[in-house]
Amino acid sequence: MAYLLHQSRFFTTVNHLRDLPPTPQPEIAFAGRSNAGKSTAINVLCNQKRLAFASKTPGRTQHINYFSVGPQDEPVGFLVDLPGYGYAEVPGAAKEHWQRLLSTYLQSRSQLRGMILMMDSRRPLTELDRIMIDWFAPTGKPIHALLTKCDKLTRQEMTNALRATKKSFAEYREAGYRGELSAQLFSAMKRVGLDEAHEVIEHWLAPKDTASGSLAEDAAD
Ligand SMILES: Nc1nc2c(ncn2[C@@H]2O[C@H](COP(=O)(O)OP(=O)(O)O)[C@@H](O)[C@H]2O)c(=O)[nH]1
Ligand SMILES: [Mg+2]
Repeated sequence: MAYLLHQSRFFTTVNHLRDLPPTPQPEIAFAGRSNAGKSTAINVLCNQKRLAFASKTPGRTQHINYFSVGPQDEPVGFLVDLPGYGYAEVPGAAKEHWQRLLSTYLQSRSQLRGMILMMDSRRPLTELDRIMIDWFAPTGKPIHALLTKCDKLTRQEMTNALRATKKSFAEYREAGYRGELSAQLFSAMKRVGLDEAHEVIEHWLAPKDTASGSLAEDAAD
């Protein structure tokens, strides 16, 4: 299957809000606790071996990494690999720096279309994951959760993990979360859930049902 994401490459690294690229194309943010399987998932989704491991470079783990998608000279959009959270050992000042970077990016980046939230399927929706959701909530933009490493679960555990996440999302909706909240099982190792994830991401990057797209845009002005 030919996927848009298979045509992607490293674009830039950002460590300060003022350095966010002035590019107008849509962006998809990838968020998750460190070790949730974010880099591995990005690599598998983009069909590349090392694309997202750049963020493992010491000193770069707190940075935002941009990957462009589509033709290099005319990208259709960007994948934005956010710093993994949950390191116990991050000192206070650095923590404050990334908290501000992350929360401001999530709340004020107009190019951002949605967030892919990566959570280990054995422990979804930890306190820090919920902080990310709370930061994003005011935007009304969608979140799609990937319950990663599901190859480590039994069938029954997979069903339970997905059900529990969807139940929590229903509670967020009841509490007033306006954006779409969806979830799926995912395993980079066993290649579970790739089609589903691709569909969500590509739809966010390049919505297909826009036969009257220009009209709709005019109307929205
Ligand atoms: N069993 C299993 N392990 C995985 C999977 N994806 C990632 N891992 C492992 O989880 C660890 C963290 O992965 P990584 O992608 O670096 O996580 P990140 O810190 O969120 O970027 C590594 O040891 C990976 O090999 C998966 O689908 N299944
Ligand atoms: Mg990583």
